[in-house]
Amino acid sequence: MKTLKKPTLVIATTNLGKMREFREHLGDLQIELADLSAFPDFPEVAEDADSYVENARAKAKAAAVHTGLPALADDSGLEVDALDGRPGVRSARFAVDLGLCTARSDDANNRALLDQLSGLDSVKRSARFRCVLVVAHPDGRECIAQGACEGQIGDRLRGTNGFGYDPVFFEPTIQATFGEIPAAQKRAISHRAVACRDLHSKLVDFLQSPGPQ
Ligand code: ITT
Repeated sequence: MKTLKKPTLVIATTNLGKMREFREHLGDLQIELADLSAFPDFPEVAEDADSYVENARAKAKAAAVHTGLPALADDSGLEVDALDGRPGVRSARFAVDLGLCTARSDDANNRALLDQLSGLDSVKRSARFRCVLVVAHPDGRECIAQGACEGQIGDRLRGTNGFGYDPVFFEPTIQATFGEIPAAQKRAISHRAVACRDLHSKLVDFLQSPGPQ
């Protein structure tokens, strides 16, 4: 019997925490997931747009053109209501933007955030993680999915699981930060989980359909 080759999807992220989560979320699909280590010449793509969609689209398109394969990019961020939605699309560079360091650092970002909210009552610490996924096909088509997860910023770092802002993001229904829960629990409820569920139903058809002639 002839076996059909699985379609390949490049995951265009340099963030190992995100990569791990994508392998968990999309691992059950009949798709080969390739990371950027297979494409060491892929240049860094500037993420300087005002929206998650534009940033994710720019990266996904660049990866699809560079590799000749469909590519998925994620742009995500943390929106804190007391900071008028900041750091948002600038989440990765929060502490750098504040002049607190010169290179991106999760630890510096978390400390900067706790500092900015210092003394603020828990009811005023509402926040949400947002995730936008764009899959770009070399033939020019694209597929978009998104998700969000509501929570609060804690008053200290709690837990060492996950990555990025996970130790300061308190999810009220589980009464814990994402840094304190196992990966499987984050996988069920996170912003990336919601976005991946949205993507799941569209992805196999998207990768297999012939596209414009
Ligand atoms: P890419 O290569 O995918 O762009 P990145 O780390 O630069 O990786 P972003 O530009 O999307 O990713 O920045 C997102 C910021 O939000 C960054 O500081 C992440 O650590 C943080 N973040 C995103 N998703 C997160 C999650 O699930 N848990 C904790 N922090 C998260």
